[in-house]
Amino acid sequence: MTTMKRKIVFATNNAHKLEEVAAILGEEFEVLGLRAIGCTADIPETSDTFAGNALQKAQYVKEHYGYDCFADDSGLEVDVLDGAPGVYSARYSGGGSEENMTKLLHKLTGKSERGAQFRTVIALLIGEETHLFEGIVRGTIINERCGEGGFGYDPIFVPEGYDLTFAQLGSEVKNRISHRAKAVEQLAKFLRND
Ligand code: ITT
Repeated sequence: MTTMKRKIVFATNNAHKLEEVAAILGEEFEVLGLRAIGCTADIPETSDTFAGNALQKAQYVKEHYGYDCFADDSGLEVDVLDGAPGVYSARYSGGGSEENMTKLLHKLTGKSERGAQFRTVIALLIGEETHLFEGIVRGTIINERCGEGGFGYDPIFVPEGYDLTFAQLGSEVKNRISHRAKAVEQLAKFLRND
């Protein structure tokens, strides 16, 4: 007997995020990204909070395409930089991930306080309801890039309790302990009980 997978739209253009979330949600769900629903728009993210931007992305898809959906807004918050780059993580340097890491490492040169956290907020729009789920993972920013896996700031972030970066730990470990894993687990629990 074949069981129907439950389809859910994830309002993201980031293929890495899509892959991580599909792996964490598991076999039960078919996760469709923006490309899969024919949306090529660069959805505005104009809020200064993760929740505000996540809601903005999910609401855009609901309004323009009519699907129940969820969106994640996420970023790296560095203690000694008062939470920067935060919601600006993707656009921190004006370039890509390499330039973002270079800028961050430059800002932290000579600083011994290296505490940081990744944060994800997921906004789910389902029927008439809106739900928010949050996940945080604490860690430290090291002095130079290590590892090839993951994306974004993964090569310079060592999660608490580990000696390797997210880029070295690989997707199996990352998808168990990350900020996104924690938020997606709450989302999955909610969807399974829905
Ligand atoms: P969408 O808005 O289309 O989902 P995006 O990449 O623009 O994709 P965000 O606006 O949420 O996503 O920006 C998140 C940025 O924060 C992302 O581009 C990375 O630079 C960083 N980031 C978020 N999660 C991360 C993770 O798990 N590992 C490394 N960097 C991460």
